[in-house]
Amino acid sequence: MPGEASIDRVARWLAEARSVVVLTGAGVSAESGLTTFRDPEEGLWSKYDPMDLATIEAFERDPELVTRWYHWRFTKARDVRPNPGHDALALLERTLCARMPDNPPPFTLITQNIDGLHQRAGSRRVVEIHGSIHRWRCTCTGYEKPLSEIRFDRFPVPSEHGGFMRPCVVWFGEMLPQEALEASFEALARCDLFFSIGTSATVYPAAGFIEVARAAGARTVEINKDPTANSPSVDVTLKGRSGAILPDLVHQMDQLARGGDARDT
Ligand code: BJW
Repeated sequence: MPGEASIDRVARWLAEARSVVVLTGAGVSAESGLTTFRDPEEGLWSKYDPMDLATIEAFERDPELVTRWYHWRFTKARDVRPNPGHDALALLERTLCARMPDNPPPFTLITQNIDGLHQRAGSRRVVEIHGSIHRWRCTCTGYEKPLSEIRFDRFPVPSEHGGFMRPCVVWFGEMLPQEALEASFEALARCDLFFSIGTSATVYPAAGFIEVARAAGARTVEINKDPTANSPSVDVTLKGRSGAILPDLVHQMDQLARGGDARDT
């Protein structure tokens, strides 16, 4: 509609959508206190070289350093709480699932984050394409030992099978989990509304998901505090913090679905 504010337009698209896919990145967890990767001053990759920490070669070269670093990241993720952006996405899932039949699912949350905060906020269908820092496996057998049974009192942590324990996260050069990739492409192929939220959209294959959604005919929306590689081509950019924009957006969608004018409230 002419003159319609961007957030109103996106709220209307959400109220009309039959199948929504959301891709999230580190920016969504920034307001919980977790550092992003590529912030020029604070980002993890501005302080550390990813080739020293996030590759299998780095782990083989210096397993103590890499294990200590991921154990530190694990304690950070464990000790923070979901923020209003995570909460709003969980509410969005509940709202869409209550409005539409579950087969096929009307909402899929694909996250590059390994911190588990979406699940802690109540999101149910979460596709973790870069794995999870809350799961660790043996380098020899692939056996995933429950976290409660792993003692981080020696670095690297030996496994019972002659190897070491490593986090179940996807390092550069490693394949993404097949099941997560399949679930992602299946949802992207049938989505009519795609969101890219709090990601710099620089790491593949996730950075290419927007093109898959567009090819399926989806409208595309970016929510980010800074411009990204996606910004010039998305249908709408909502510039700002996801923890502020998402609750507002979901509230406005809800008002529209109830038949009210979002801006009246
Ligand atoms: C806010 C905010 C707020 C802040 N509100 N916004 C095709 C082309 C070219 C290269 C490749 C390709 N295919 C594969 C590759 C190689 C490679 C790759 O993509 N390299 C690129 C760097 C070029 N990809 C891989 O190796 C992947 N594997 C693969 O494809 O296997 C097959 C294959 C292998 C080899 C060759 C070819 C094919 C695996 C990628 C694994 C990425 N792993 C990491 C580490 C995981 C574990 C860990 O956490 O340590 O995943 S790297 C890191 O980047 C992490 C993230 O998930 C990922 C993405 O980062 P994200 O989430 O976008 O964070 P930032 O910091 O970049 O952005 C945050 C954004 O939020 C910013 O825009 C802020 O402005 C914003 N923000 N606060 C809203 N409050």
